[in-house]
Amino acid sequence: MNELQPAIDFLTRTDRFIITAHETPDGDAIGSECAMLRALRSIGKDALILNADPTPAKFAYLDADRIVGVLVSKGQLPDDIQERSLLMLDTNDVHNIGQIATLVLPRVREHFIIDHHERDRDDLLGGNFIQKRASSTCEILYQLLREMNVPIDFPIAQALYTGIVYDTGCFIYPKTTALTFEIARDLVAAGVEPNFVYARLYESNSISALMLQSRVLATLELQYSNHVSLLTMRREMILDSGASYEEADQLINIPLKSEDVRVSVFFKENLEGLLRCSMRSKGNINVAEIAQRFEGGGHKTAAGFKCRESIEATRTIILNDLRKYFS
Ligand SMILES: [Mn+2]
Repeated sequence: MNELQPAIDFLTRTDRFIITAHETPDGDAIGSECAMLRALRSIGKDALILNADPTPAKFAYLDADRIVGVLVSKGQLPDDIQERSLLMLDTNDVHNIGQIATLVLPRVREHFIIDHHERDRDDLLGGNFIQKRASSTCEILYQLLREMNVPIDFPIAQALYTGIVYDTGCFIYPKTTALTFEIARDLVAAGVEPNFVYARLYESNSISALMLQSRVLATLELQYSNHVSLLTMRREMILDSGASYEEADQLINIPLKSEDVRVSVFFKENLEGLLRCSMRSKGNINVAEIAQRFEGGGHKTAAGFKCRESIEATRTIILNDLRKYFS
């Protein structure tokens, strides 16, 4: 049996969809949603996108037709919600889809997950297709669309390419394979301009984002002979710089540019005062394991969680967990 069959069966037997992805959507979340919506509509299905959070401005080029909806209140739910199925993309955790979990999930007829993240819980209800080796959800979607003979037009190609570029850090992260490049090659052949996508994703920051970066980098702390870096973003830094919370999402990668730094830990407080911790690592250090003990998740080299305790308390536990790698 084709490995993709459970996902193909779900997409084939379902006629009406609500598509969603994780909170604070990234390039792979928005890219996979936009590609899937267009693909489903092109084969005569009824589909709409509802997210927990707004689309960051840098991905606006994928949503020129305003197809990505943000769910603010119950009043926005479609009348036929009970006949719709929820398709969750780029996350396998119902705790990571915000108000979609309380407003949409209990009302739909079924839900299905297509994702590439590590799975740490067995509380998945409904069907799912989780391919952990995939570089991105968009890489999985490309294969699905090909298998289903759905034509990949320019907007679909650009959305898929964006997700792949975003989640592979421009084709350099560990899950980047020959298949990733083959898919990227096909998408470029379909009209995608790599330099345009690069410029949108990596050369379109605001000056406020630059100011925020300088403040966050000023909090740099190095531990374990410079192998572990810790950064902190406080709510005031966002307010003072005039930047948005999402504009900090790449800062975690900066310490890893130093050869000595093997783990980058980033504490991020949002405007509501909620604290998240993101972690990235190089080599063999498994940060997903650490995130899971805080009820978070992710990949071996990129993971995160919502902090329930103070930065100080959380920091102590993380550093203790990392000790085994550096002693
Ligand atoms: Mn992803």
